[in-house]
Amino acid sequence: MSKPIDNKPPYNAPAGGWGALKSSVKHLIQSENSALAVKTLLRANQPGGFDCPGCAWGDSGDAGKVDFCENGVKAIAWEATSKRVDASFFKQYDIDELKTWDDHSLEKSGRLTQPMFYDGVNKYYQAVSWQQAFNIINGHISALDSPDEALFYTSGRASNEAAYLYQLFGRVFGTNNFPDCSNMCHEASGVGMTRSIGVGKGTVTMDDFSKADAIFIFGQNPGTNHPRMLGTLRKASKRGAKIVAINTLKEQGLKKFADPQSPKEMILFSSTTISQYYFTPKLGGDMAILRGMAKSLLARSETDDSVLDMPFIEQHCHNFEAYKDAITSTKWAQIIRQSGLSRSEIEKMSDLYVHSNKVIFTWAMGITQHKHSVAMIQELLNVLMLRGNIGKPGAGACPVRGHSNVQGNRTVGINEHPSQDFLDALAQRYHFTPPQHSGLNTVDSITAMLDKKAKIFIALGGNFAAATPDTMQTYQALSHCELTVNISTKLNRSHVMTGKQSLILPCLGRTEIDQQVSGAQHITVEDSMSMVHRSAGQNKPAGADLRSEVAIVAGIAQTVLGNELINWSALKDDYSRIRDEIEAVIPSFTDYNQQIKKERGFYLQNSAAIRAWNTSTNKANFSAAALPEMLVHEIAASSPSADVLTLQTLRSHDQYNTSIYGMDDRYRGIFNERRVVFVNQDDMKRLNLLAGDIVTIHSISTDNIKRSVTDFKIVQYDIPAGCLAAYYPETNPLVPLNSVATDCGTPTYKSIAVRLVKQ
Ligand SMILES: Nc1nc2c(c(=O)[nH]1)N[C@H]1C(S)=C(S)[C@@H](COP(=O)(O)OP(=O)(O)OC[C@H]3O[C@@H](n4cnc5c(=O)[nH]c(N)nc54)[C@H](O)[C@@H]3O)O[C@H]1N2
Ligand SMILES: Nc1nc2c(c(=O)[nH]1)N[C@H]1C(S)=C(S)[C@@H](COP(=O)(O)OP(=O)(O)OC[C@H]3O[C@@H](n4cnc5c(=O)[nH]c(N)nc54)[C@H](O)[C@@H]3O)O[C@H]1N2
Ligand SMILES: [Mo]
Repeated sequence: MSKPIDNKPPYNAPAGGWGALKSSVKHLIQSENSALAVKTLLRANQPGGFDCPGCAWGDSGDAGKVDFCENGVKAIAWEATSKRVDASFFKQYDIDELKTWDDHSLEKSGRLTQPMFYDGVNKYYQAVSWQQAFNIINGHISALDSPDEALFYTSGRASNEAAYLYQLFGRVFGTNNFPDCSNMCHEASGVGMTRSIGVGKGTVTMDDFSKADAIFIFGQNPGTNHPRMLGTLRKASKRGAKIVAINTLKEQGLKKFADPQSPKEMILFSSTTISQYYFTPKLGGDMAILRGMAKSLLARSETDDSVLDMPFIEQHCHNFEAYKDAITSTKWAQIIRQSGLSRSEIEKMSDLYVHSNKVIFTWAMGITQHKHSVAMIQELLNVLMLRGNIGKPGAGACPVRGHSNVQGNRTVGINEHPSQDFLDALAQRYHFTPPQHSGLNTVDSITAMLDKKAKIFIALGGNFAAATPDTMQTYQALSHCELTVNISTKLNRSHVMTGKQSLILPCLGRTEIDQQVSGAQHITVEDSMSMVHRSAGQNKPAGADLRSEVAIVAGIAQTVLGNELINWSALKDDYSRIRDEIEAVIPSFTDYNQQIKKERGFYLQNSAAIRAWNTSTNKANFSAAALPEMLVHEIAASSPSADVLTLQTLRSHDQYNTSIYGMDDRYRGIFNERRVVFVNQDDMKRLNLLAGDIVTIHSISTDNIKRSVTDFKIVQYDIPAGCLAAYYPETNPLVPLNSVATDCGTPTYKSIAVRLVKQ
């Protein structure tokens, strides 16, 4: 039976503006601690304050201006809640009951305040002391046959200090098993960029955004996920830079934006147009667009010498001839079919590109979570390189990072494939032999747990059980572990989908005072523009028994390894000593403790930004990959019943990854629900579906495992034919474990082959 349509018409007001202010106030009030939350907000991203845990966008650096956004408000209010999940909470609810709660209800229960232990016999978590908790971990770790049976997961919020200590502990213990959220996020950017230009991170700074003639935004929804970026884009747009959006959906934040910090725009209900140019490809079609742009550029260069930057290509690049051949052999018919754009749209993009001297390409998950993401990122770089748009002011590549310190975590050694230089530096500094073989990434860790080859899972933050693909397999994998340990601020799925035993170790949040014997500590983080700066919380901790992430990692390390080789407790007592260690081991942290005294921190040198190419050829490498033979949407279109569709899983406006703040997605017109699937009008007609119909989504895979999710409501939406969108993590059960990006292992969260079946 079809149900009436009850989603509201799409949001027409600009992103930001009064809607954002209204929503911010709502979330502050819901935190039940609004005075504290407001006080906290004023310190966000300010010198002497703390780094907003919301996202990794760089600080504006505008003196005297508040620097936070609606979704930063939600993140901060979420941490400043007055509710507590303490021993009495766990006496009330046993683990079986908690398993039945949804993600929103689990997290909204409040802040974790005491170490808790689930012994696998009693259904209730029991309070334990910190030392008891460390002894339990030590007991399990000592029983392992090999250090590689332990997994050390990291989410991207951990500070440089905590992450450095954590990887040091894991490596002295004897493993490189450091799966992290980056494996599911920007891994493809790291791999592709390193191959092409010898550095795995963005080459631009905030200053480049103020100089660019054009900014192309691929597969990214800044209005929701990086709202402070809209302020940067607004400024660029106002001074006449062209903003070009390439997105499967017409995201409100990319169209127009009213800056809550501009009194004029607020009072006059006016706004700034962000993207004058908007292109909506099919899922996974961006590599084809870029190849089309390259083809157009090559054709134009025959009559116009200024189209290609030949001096740059000749002096700095390798493999240009092979790339030219690859361009020539790619046919327009394939480009058009695969991208879902017309030839004239691609020519228009090429016009915009060649008529701008300084161009930045930014991108996020719409690019990194496909099967061919690494090749796609290399194609982004190819097109930038054709016009010398790397390593010149106002131009470059900007993978916009997710978690606020995910980039810093990688810089200080969270990596299952550490470089030999890094391992050698550790060996030299600490006089031990670090494990030389690679460790496991996130997906391989799940397989290892399923195969009982990994037995202990420890997580420094995050929500592994909910964020990973193939939810049912992941639950099973975790249940095989002898022990799962989560260092967390809030209750989540990973605390209830446990190993045979489980520990919850509650930690301080970013906004809280971190007192150690040498005094209040600050920590450091790195943003998407390679700026490292300090962050110090000012709030009273949510509980007297909470420990910092650094103290927890040091406590585990000291219990397992003792203080002989490395004096963990001395490092914990004064974090400046950890920074001295980082400085001694990792190049470019010279005078670390001095440098972070600067108001806005310091910049980590980026070799590609100065046109030094840290690649095997010592040049910037053109990649000559062919387009994928067929994308999911092309296979689907040619299937006999044509009922296969491509699903992307994405974020609503009211969530931070697996933390669900609320049930609305204001800009997309969705209120009070999350189990919705966006469908194109023609597909609905063809498949005989009506708005409001309730469907089961089945995914199609090569491993014969049946995967489905039920009770999703059809929402008619402006989305290319053959493409669907639905929220994560509700749809994670659909993502086959073996469906990962070539050469980097990221789950294909943005291109899942599915069928819709009416319930
Ligand atoms: N408030 C808030 N902020 C966040 C987060 C959060 O959950 N909430 N998460 C943080 C994290 S960890 C990350 S990684 C970032 C994520 O930031 P985003 O990458 O913006 O996150 P998604 O919601 O996954 O959005 C993907 C966007 O890409 C588009 N897209 C999908 N597939 C394609 C494609 O094939 N081609 C093109 N051109 N477009 C496509 C989608 O329509 C959508 O607009 O945000 C960070 N910031
Ligand atoms: N289907 C689908 N799946 C995806 C994605 C997608 O687009 N689609 N995106 C992927 C991406 S880009 C990412 S980055 C991953 C995210 O994966 P994770 O980083 O593992 O997940 P989060 O939801 O960010 O983790 C939330 C939990 O972190 C804890 N936490 C919050 N703040 C702190 C803190 O300061 N310290 C500590 N120790 N803990 C804290 C809280 O307990 C909270 O419940 O998900 C991936 N999964
Ligand atoms: Mo992410």
